[in-house]
Amino acid sequence: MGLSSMKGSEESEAYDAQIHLYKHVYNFVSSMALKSAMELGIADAIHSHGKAMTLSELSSALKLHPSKLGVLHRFMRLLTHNGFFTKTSTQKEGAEEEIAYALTPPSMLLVRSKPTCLAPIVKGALHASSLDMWHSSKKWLTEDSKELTLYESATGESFWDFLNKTTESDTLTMFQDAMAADSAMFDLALQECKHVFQGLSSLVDVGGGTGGVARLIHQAFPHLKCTVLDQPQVVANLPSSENLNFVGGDMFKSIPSADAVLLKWVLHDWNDELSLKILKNCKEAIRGKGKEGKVIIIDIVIDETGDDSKLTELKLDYDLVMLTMFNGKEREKKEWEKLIYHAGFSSYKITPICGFKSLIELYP
Ligand code: SAH
Ligand code: HMK
Repeated sequence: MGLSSMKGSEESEAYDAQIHLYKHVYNFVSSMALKSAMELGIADAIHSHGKAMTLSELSSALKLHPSKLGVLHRFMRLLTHNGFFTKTSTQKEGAEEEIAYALTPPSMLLVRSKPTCLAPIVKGALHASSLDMWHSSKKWLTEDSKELTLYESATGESFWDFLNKTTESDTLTMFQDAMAADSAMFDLALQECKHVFQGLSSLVDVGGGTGGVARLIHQAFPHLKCTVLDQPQVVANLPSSENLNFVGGDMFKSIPSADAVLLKWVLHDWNDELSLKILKNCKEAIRGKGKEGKVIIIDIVIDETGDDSKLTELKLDYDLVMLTMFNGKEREKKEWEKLIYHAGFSSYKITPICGFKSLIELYP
């Protein structure tokens, strides 16, 4: 049947399908406009202005070329539609009414002077090094390379090797800044889940990066002895202090002993086989504490029936990011359970935190 012979509801179905497809084709424009807003510092400008800004105030604060006023207007129109700004109208004495742009909760997260700033995530996740590989996905899916990630197939090296090359130290810093930025959100979550850390006398944050999370835990529990284990080149220049110690090492080889082990945003970087290895080493690390020891995982749990569709989309997006960059994965409850029991733990408890992550406690 040709399109011309469709009637009524069939037509509107085809129109909806068309809109659906176009919408997904151009999803990247919204991502990139957000990146532009982050790079320009639009949220910072409005925040330091202290109140809503008109287009011309914004344009001069951002030092845009005067000829770009109309361009800025169109970027702001999309970003406002997407919930990053709101429009209010200002009336200056004797002047005509003018539209002014104010911050919203999502754009508050782009303000660099705030501890909860997520600008480094926008910068890192939308950097060319994370996007270019997607042009090679067909080659990757049709070639015989079971262990190669899309990133490796496209560039010839693993993402970890790319980050650790000295000439690419900018990207390593970018990655670490992104991880540290995400960790600041954890401060809010820590208020909700203080009980998880209560009563512990030592904790190792495995793959703890530059120590953002460990520092927050240390502040909340000054008597808790915190150790951050990460790759030697990551912790090399970080000063250890009384109860906050940095150790360079390899979580696949061994993990220092403690009452508890924390794994935040670590297991999603690895496939089941390697995650199992990490979990077994964690179990070994808490052995001295007997049944009282625990492993605390902070990661995504996919729950397509329980979560709303937008949240599931974010989690499934993350799954493909982990797959293509690291051969990692986001897991459903069933997959977590299998991994946890397989590693020899006897029970576990999942608590949703931080909006899209969960805290999973494992007991030996
Ligand atoms: N837990 C931190 C960082 C997560 S990113 C946070 O949530 O902010 C994953 C971390 O694992 C990186 O810092 C990376 O350097 C570290 N990592 C990768 N391979 C490792 C290994 N073999 N041993 C220890 N850490 C490793
Ligand atoms: C992909 O890698 C990870 C992220 C995102 C990502 C790995 C994680 C947690 C988050 O954040 O999209 O365990 C960044 C990403 C940050 C980056 C990056 C890629 O900086 C450079 O490349």
